Amino acid sequence: MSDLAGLRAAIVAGDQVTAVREAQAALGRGTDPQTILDAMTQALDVVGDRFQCGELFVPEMLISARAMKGSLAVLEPVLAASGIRPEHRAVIGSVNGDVHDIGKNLVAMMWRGASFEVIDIGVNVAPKRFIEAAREHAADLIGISALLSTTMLNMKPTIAAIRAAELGDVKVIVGGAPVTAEFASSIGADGFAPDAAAAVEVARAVVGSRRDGAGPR
Ligand code: B1M
Repeated sequence: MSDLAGLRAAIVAGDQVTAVREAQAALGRGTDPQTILDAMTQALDVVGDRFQCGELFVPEMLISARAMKGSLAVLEPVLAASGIRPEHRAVIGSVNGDVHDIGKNLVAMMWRGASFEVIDIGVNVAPKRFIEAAREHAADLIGISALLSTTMLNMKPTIAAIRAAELGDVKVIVGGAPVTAEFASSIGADGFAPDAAAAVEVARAVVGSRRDGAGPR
């Protein structure tokens, strides 16, 4: 892991140029993409801890996030490589009031890699927008992400609105650092995933596997 120390340090320092270079170098050395991703996430955990201690502030957190996003873009082609025709279509967004998007982007990437077609509708997404996007794209699945203990509460009315809109058999998966399986079930979600890799398993489990070549509904 010591060969990833430079990448971690660059993300903590918010040095996007170095972070991108380090990520490219690690891939070039043949380091497993998941190991690289873990190092990036650890770096953001350090940033989060320092923020919590008052050692750094929102602007620093923001530039670290930018460095993470830059280096994540290096991994994207590897993580999302599949070449298989999409079996399902998913809409994903961060819930109303929440602008964190790195975890959501990661889930979108992994879903694409698992042959889902993914429509990413961004951050701070109002319930109405989830519904419009799911209807417009005839989605099988809606993914909702929340990173704040305040905004996770907006998931419940979002799911209630989705159910009330009668979109057919659309499944809803929720996730994000403060979200738990118990919370997900209490707000009527069909699934919960603690991380992006698990989100693939959970998505497959809730929508089922269509091997009839029909593509998304
Ligand atoms: Co914010 N922030 N932030 N922040 N931020 C946290 C989340 C915090 C834990 C930091 C801390 O205090 N230690 C804290 C939340 C505390 C709480 O409520 N429990 C916090 C706070 C307080 C805030 C503000 C309120 C700060 C302020 O303004 N005073 C503010 C809120 C803004 C808002 O949303 N309204 C704020 C702002 C920001 C920035 C904009 C500066 C920036 C975000 C930039 C961006 O995303 N484009 C930022 C950042 C970078 C963080 C930390 C440091 C990193 C988040 C991250 O990207 N992690 C974070 C501390 C931390 O996480 N250690 C922190 C990496 C990412 C890969 O992990 O998103 O957890 P994560 O995703 C994981 C899983 O959760 C899961 O899979 C992902 C991959 O494995 N997952 C899903 C996520 N979504 C999923 C969906 C699924 C399934 C799984 O299904 C659909």
